[in-house]
Amino acid sequence: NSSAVPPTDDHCDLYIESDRTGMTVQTLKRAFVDNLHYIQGKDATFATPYDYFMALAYTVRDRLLHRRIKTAQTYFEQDAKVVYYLSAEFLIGRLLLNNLINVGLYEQAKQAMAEFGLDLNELMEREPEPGLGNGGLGRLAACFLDSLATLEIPAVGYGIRYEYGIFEQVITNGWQHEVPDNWLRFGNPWEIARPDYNVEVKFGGHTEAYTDAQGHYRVRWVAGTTVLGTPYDTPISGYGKNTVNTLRLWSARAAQDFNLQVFNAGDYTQAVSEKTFSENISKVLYPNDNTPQGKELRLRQQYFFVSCSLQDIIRLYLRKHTSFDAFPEKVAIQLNDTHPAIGVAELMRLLIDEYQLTWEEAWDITQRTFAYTNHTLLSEALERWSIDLFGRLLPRHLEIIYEINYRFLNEIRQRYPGNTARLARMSLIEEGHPKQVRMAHLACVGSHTVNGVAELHTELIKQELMRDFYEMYPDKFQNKTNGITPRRWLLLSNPQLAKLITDTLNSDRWLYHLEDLRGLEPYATDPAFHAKWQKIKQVNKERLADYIWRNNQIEVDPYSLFDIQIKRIHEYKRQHLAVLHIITLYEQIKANPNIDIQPRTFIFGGKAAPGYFMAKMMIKLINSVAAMVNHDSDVNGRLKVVFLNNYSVSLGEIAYPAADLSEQISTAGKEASGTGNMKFALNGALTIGTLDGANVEIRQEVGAENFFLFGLTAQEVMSLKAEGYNPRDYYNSNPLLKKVIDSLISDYFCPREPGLFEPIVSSLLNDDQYMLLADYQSYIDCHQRAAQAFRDKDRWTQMSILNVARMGKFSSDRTIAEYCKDIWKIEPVPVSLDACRPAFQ
Ligand code: B1N
Repeated sequence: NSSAVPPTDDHCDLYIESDRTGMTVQTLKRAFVDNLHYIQGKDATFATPYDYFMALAYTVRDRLLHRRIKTAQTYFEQDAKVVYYLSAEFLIGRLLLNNLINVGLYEQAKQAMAEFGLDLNELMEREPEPGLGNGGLGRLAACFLDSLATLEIPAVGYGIRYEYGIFEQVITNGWQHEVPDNWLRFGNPWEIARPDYNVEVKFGGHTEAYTDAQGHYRVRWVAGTTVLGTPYDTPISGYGKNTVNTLRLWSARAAQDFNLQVFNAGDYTQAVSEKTFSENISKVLYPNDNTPQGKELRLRQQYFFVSCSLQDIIRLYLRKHTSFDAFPEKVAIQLNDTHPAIGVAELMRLLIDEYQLTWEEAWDITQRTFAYTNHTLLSEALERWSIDLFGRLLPRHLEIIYEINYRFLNEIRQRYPGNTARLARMSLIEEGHPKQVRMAHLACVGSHTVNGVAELHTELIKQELMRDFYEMYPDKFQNKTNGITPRRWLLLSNPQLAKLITDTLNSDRWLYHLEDLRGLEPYATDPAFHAKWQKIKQVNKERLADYIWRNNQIEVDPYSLFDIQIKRIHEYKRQHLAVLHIITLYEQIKANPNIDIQPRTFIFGGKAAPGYFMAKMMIKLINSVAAMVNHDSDVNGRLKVVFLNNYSVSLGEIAYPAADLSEQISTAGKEASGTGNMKFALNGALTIGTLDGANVEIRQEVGAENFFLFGLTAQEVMSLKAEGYNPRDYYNSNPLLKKVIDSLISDYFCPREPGLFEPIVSSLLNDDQYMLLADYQSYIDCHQRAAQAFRDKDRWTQMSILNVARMGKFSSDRTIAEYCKDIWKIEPVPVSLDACRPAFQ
């Protein structure tokens, strides 16, 4: 095709122009002006700060794309193994600063903007935050993308391009209200649509058996409707590396703009409504954390993005291969929880129905390709889909799941003859009313590896949640303790502390090898170092105090102990236990206004799922107690309570560096890992926590003497529950606790709304599923010790330094390196920018 040949003999002349790849202040300035004019269509006369943000973002994007193209070329040429991370959520946070830092452009960009009289910080504030996740699970996926690129691992993140991310939380009269998050309203400079890679996804209809030309029995799925998936790619840069990977998010489009048949029949609105129905699939993120919503649209979302992704993966694989024999050697697919678990049945369908493999061949490939990460032990959080809904939406997949189950149950019968109870427990189908598909069982059976996200969590998977599976396949189960990226959660969010660390260690190697932080240990008792350390914490606290003043109009004392709990609001996370503590302190002051008490600021932040009544009550409770405590003259400013509305990644970037004390107080055995706990400790906060999730390992690393431990262990929680737990025993035998609960019963904190907190009180006294009352006294005593320790500045600073110095294990680089070695069997593929490669050849 001669028209594809560029009109020049010297193809190297088509090399990319330097204004789009150059790294100097001068080229950045030229590119910035160019983008402002020819992409935003503005000049300085009319440009807004948002236009400036866009112009700079495009300037950075050009440099990312240059690296992205080289990265893709390198992977393709080497036919490299690729890991595909399938996740319904990616909570990536703002990208401008992250990308500037990762490609090494921060200083130049700051100067370039300054030379135009612009403030880079102000531009960065204009970037809308992509809230495409609920909490820890989505943020973990984002930290993993950062580490994968930094470790030079060929990787793609696959998910959904939600038009509306997690709702914006507004607090009125102490209650949460939800406002839609129309984050794409002004456009998204980072993403590139790739309609040329559109794929079709089928729904509904029925299946038909037929015999093919070779006389083989086959099944055909005759769909009811078809939807198009359009991929949108966001470049993911690695820190200090040329690697730029891709986050590929799928957007749903109607297969035809209008159904012509219906249209011609004159039913215009019917035709339009079908289009709207298809496009609803990627409309909105379900705002539930740790409790699934069994809605049809949610299952549609899951199948939609999984089918798009698997078709895309196969297309990419077949560019270099003519059979599926090498598929598991070239492709690793990670299921981030059960949300993409339908992928097991979908890969089977594609291999058998579309590519004519036998069941045995397809099953072997499937099992060698998938691995599954479990993120929760809460039984209400385990996904199950009714057979009825499943069969209506995905009739072919239900048949495949029945066949997988038939073969699986036979295997169990052979291993454990006559054990029908075990068959019922392990079956992929739960024989209840209604009958349901157990997605965790499907994910486990279809994967070569199942992992938990912290040591304790993995043990509980093996001994409790999936005990039968562990007995049958002990080698399938592994632990991969979560981690966080030190680039966003220290370098980007706490630049002063990062600089002190680099100056002290005389190296920035710690940014790739976080264990290097150990080199700070000798400074834990150095008075000069203490002074610098304290100064930085103080500045960070003042920054948060300023934010609180601007957003909440509450004046907080930046020298008080900043005690912070930011995370989703959930009963198992026990924000209301922290409230019981605050009320306890408040009552101490009321009883003795002259008491010598450590001044404290209690800061909360987090969203409640819109349909989670108790979580919304907990937010109201925090705000009601805040209103009383903050304005009581007896308290005289010694206690302040703040609820930060609309907690997000960006707000976390301000809060973590400002914390003295990190609250990690879930009922033992309930929090799979937690990752906020790591962000706090990495920024020099001490932890008050239970032996739950990753707290156990954090305490192990930093040393018991540098961690404030309280509460029952997971074993004790289970034993107490088995014995018969009666919360009223604690209420009746502990006068302090009784007084606190009675203050809620008496409507002291809600004088104008009598009975308001009755649901919380009755849940605590009658059931107390999360055992707040059992842990109450231990928690109060522990806080007393923490406050005492805080008063000894040197001791506290020493503990803070040792916490940071010993956080090396919790880098997501370590986590990802373990996944690569133990699960994905994948090696780094470095990318070079030097190799001269013409634009066409
Ligand atoms: O995943 C995080 C862990 O650190 C947390 O402990 C854990 O609670 C969190 C359904 C979830 N588990 N399950 C979810 C999210 C959304 C949804 O629709 C479940 N999130 C977690 C990372 O491992």
